[in-house]
Amino acid sequence: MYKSQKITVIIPCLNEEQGIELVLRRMPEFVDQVIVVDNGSTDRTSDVAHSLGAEVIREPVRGYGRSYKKGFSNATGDIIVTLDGDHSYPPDAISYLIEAFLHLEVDFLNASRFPVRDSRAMSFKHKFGNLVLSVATSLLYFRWVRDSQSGMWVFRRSILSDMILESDGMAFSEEIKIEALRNSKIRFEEISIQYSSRMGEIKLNPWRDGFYNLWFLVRKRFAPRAAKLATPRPE
Ligand SMILES: Nc1nc2c(ncn2[C@@H]2O[C@H](COP(=O)(O)OP(=O)(O)OP(=O)(O)O)[C@@H](O)[C@H]2O)c(=O)[nH]1
Ligand SMILES: [Mg+2]
Repeated sequence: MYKSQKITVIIPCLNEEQGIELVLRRMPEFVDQVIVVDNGSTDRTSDVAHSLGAEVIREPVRGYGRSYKKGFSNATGDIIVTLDGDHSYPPDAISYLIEAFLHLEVDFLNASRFPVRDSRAMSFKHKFGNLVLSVATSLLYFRWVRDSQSGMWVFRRSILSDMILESDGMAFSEEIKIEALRNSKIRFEEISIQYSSRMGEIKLNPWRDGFYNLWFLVRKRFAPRAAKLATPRPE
């Protein structure tokens, strides 16, 4: 519990046995529920996560978005915090992020990786790709977004019932922010965190995922809103 709010942390993992150990060892005590969504890992990710006290849920179908949707349907906290299992996002920033989230009275707080302070954490190519995607998001959705691709967010679980989350892949990260930005009932803010280099093997395919995410942004902007809500309503 943090100031009488129940906190759930969700971590999607695809072969992150090294990173997940460090992430879980650095998890703050006040976190009530830690969910690791194992997306068909062939290494020891599940065993390591289980031995460090996380709730391990398996999602057999591959995909970053797919993993998150599975995690959300198992979350019971008032506030959900997300981060990667590769130890690139700082678990000890969770208290600072929740404090800011409560202080700013927002419903969705995006943790921006920019400015990148550790030069080893992100290549020039990735920085450029991220900039293009964030500028495109800002222009298409009329709101300045510094890091549309960040994987660390803090939000109220109750807002999920107002979101249409269709992406099962890497575009899920931008989609959840767009759903927050577009909704006048959801207050959105961004705050900077320290980003560091990932542990383990790179899963992202920068050209394929980058171009697909750009296309997804445009398509979502101009597509008619689907009538049905894609995520289960939290009870
Ligand atoms: N790429 C990918 N990641 C997944 C999948 N399922 C779960 N994940 C996890 O989602 C998180 C984000 O993926 P990353 O490969 O770290 O993507 P990224 O952070 O954009 O790229 P890096 O800069 O390489 O860290 C990691 O914890 C992955 O293990 C999947 O199907 N594909
Ligand atoms: Mg990562």
